[in-house]
Amino acid sequence: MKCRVCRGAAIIDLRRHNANFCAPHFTKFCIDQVTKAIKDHKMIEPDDRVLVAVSGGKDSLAVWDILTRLDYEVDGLYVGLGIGEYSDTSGDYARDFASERGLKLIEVDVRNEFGFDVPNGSRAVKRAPCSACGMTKRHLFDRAALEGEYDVLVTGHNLDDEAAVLFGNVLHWQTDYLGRQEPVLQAGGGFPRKVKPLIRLSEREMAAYCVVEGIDYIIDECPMAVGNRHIAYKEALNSIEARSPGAKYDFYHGFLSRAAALFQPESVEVREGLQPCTSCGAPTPSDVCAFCRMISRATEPQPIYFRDKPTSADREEESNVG
Ligand code: Q46
Ligand code: ZN
Ligand code: ZN
Repeated sequence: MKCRVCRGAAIIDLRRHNANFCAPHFTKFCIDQVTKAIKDHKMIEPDDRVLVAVSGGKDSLAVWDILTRLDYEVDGLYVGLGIGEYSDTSGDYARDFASERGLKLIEVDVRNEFGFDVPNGSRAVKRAPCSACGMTKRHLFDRAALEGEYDVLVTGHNLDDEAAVLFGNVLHWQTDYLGRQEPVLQAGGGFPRKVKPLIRLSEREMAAYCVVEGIDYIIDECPMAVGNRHIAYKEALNSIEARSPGAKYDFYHGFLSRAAALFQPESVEVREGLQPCTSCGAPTPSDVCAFCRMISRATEPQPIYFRDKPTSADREEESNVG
């Protein structure tokens, strides 16, 4: 197996591109793909102050690394979600990455700052853990980007992530979500500008990039991801990709070039219908945003019940009182 560029020994084969690369040319390939995504979708201007949301996983650390190499001014943001040992370990990877490279990492810990964590918050509002977690992350990422006056918020969603979200949105015809699947969401209405520079790179490519570049990241899956529909969509797309290399790329990028604009009016309408939360000021369709509602439910004192229902002995005792 030879590198397409230098004919040296290749370390990875990319069936979608019908190409093999050695380590240095694979790194160059990844950086070129990010550069092209940024340019094609006008994601980041050279002087922008950039905030990247980091989880300690491969994608967010790789995108932070690549943007720094491309000379952007990039700080990191880590949100501690309180998912037991998983959150402790993922935070360590993010901190180590930042300190080894002298980069600034902003940290928000939901337990310290708001008094809840994702497991009990999701139970309190009866939402699936990933739904409560995703809402929490979006809320805190947006808040940090606006408060820090960053020009753009970057997330590490890769091609596999975006294709799986698209697959789910099409499967259930969630048309307002389809209008928000663009890799650039403009600032406005209480939201920061948000971009996804990894949309041309797959999950496997990002894992390989981290190995080649010596980036340590959390390999364990989040324990709350079990049963998550997103994983099932990824598996379905992986089996199609195995038989038809490039299918995932064509599905997502074909959607962007041919269909995404058709769904935008609906998502613009949804955005225009939002108003500031009466508690925190974040945009919401109701008076109080979902994040503030979750905090108040998860932190309200719980009544103590000794029994579900009064027994006949209790009623007798009550009737004897006085
Ligand atoms: S951290 Fe949160 Fe993920 Fe864990 S609870 Fe689900 S969304 S799986 S990226
Ligand atoms: Zn080479
Ligand atoms: Zn709020």
